[in-house]
Amino acid sequence: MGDFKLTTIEENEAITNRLLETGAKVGADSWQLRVKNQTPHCKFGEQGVCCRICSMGPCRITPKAPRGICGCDAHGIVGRNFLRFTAGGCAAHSDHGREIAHTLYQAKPEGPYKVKDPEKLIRIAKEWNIETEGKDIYDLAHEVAYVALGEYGKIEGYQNFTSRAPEHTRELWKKAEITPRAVDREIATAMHMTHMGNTSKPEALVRQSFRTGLSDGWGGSMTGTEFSDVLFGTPTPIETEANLGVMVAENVNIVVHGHDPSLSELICEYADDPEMIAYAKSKGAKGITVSGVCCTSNEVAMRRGIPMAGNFLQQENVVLTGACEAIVVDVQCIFPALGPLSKCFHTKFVTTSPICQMPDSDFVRFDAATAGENAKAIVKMAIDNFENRNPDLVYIPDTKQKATVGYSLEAIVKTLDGVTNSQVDETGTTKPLLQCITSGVIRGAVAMVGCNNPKIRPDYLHVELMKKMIANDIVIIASGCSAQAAAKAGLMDKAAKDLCGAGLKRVCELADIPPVLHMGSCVDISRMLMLAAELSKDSGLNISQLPVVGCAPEWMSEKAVSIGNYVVATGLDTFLGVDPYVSGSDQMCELLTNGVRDWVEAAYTVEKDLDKLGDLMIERIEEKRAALGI
Ligand code: XCC
Ligand code: SF4
Repeated sequence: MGDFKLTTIEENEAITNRLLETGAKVGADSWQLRVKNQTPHCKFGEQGVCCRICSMGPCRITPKAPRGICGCDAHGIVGRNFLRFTAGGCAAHSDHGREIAHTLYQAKPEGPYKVKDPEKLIRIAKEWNIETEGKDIYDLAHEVAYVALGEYGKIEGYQNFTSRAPEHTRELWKKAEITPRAVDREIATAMHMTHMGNTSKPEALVRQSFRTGLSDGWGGSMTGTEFSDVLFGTPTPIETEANLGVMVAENVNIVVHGHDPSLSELICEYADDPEMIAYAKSKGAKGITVSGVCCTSNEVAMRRGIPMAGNFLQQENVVLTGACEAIVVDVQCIFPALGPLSKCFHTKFVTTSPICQMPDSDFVRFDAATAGENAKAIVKMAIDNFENRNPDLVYIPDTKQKATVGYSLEAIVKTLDGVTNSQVDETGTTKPLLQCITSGVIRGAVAMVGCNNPKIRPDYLHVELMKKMIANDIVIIASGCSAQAAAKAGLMDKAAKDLCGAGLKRVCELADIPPVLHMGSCVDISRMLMLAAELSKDSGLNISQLPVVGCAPEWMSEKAVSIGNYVVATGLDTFLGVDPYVSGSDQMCELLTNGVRDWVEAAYTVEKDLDKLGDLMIERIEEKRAALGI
């Protein structure tokens, strides 16, 4: 095993506790303290039986009061809440995708935004029947971006990207009437259906939840992923590091946080600029370190190897190191707590998007036209702030792990090509991977995704489930904060192959990959959809027949519910470790965990117990194998 050792949950907790001591010294608040104030949570909210969509209420369902004032029962209220939750998530992901399409629309040969992957751009244009012959690549970029922006409000037809789904899947969607139309329309329909005095029938609410989710996965999120690749390059395997130890005490530390890579890409560029580095040196620093939190971090790690300081529940920790000159955020998953917290230190909390404005922050309004200047100003602001650091408060734990990241679908196909050299004629397909699966060398795959949630010991379920899966020869594809949990633990170090069963270990060695593959940010779960679609087409099997399942063990955001809906609706069984506020309606529970199987050949499983959750996933994968006779 050499020197390889995973970083344990206990070690990470010890680091957090040490940082909280610094916090206590400066009178800082923390999520750990706020959780105490919020516990126990409101039972009505937890069960999803509180309705406040009209001012006759709020109404809540109890055995004594089984209906709201309008007469809506628990099933209608839970269903409406579930759909609104989905709509919120779809809106966030999809609007992020729209921003990226908009950035592509403004791409210019002289920058700051350029076309880095023209091949992918041409591929999408052809897919969408846009003439490519003899066209200037920037003209084509604008044309394709324009069509992509139109996808959000298209008057008729369905999301263009749904044509990537296997035919059988599309047939199921058609029959269930859940093929996603315009993204904005699905969100508006969701809001309309859940207005007072509209739908209260659970089945209809779940159908629209799926259609809204699908407009995210096969619409907005896929737009975010594909056009980020066009603009910033399609990820290929790259070395990086993860955990708070990636911050460097002698350097100016800039932490990027959020989701949209447009800003962080430029911050990384300017932080690398010799002029800026010289400026940092003139201020007494040795250099500049950019690291990341949440999905912005995943984006720049996948493309540039920028280290990952941490995931969702570590965002306060980066400030608590006392060595963060600036935490620069774009959109989503940003704690408003960062404002007051940064005031306890010298840290500049820089908000940049009109979508995400917070008190106690410096707002540098960022847009594509002024992006270069904005990014430069932010880097300079961080450098100027270095001298304001209080050395007595600085503590950077030296814990970090190596990670190989950057496994886009393209990269996975290419990497696994080498595994079965008999398959030289199959270059560019998923057949080598399928062969590993059918032969049983790999039993299956789990898509591990989603957040941290204080209801669960941070990273515990992510890491323990991954360890269990790889020990059972199940390969992990990971994204979002789940991927970062893996990286921090060391599961993205190629040496982690030693924790695998013999089959998976052999594949890791032959292909030179870690057993947990980083597929990117949360919008990049669209990469997983594309992988599932390719596996289905290359094998001739339906997606639901593949020994592949999804899992979000520590999820917390509305986006995660939107994701869950599109993953299930695409035919992949999805396992959750946190209940999506539906326990107040047995009809909703029945539908989501069973009934929807009739429409999409997959369903949800909610299980809070670690061992049971892991066993259920393995069982499901083995069931699918048995059904195929492999
Ligand atoms: Fe946010 Fe994407 Fe969740 Fe992490 S995993 S806490 S949504 S950053 Ni998407
Ligand atoms: Fe109450 Fe019905 Fe109004 Fe909801 S819509 S708050 S259940 S009266």
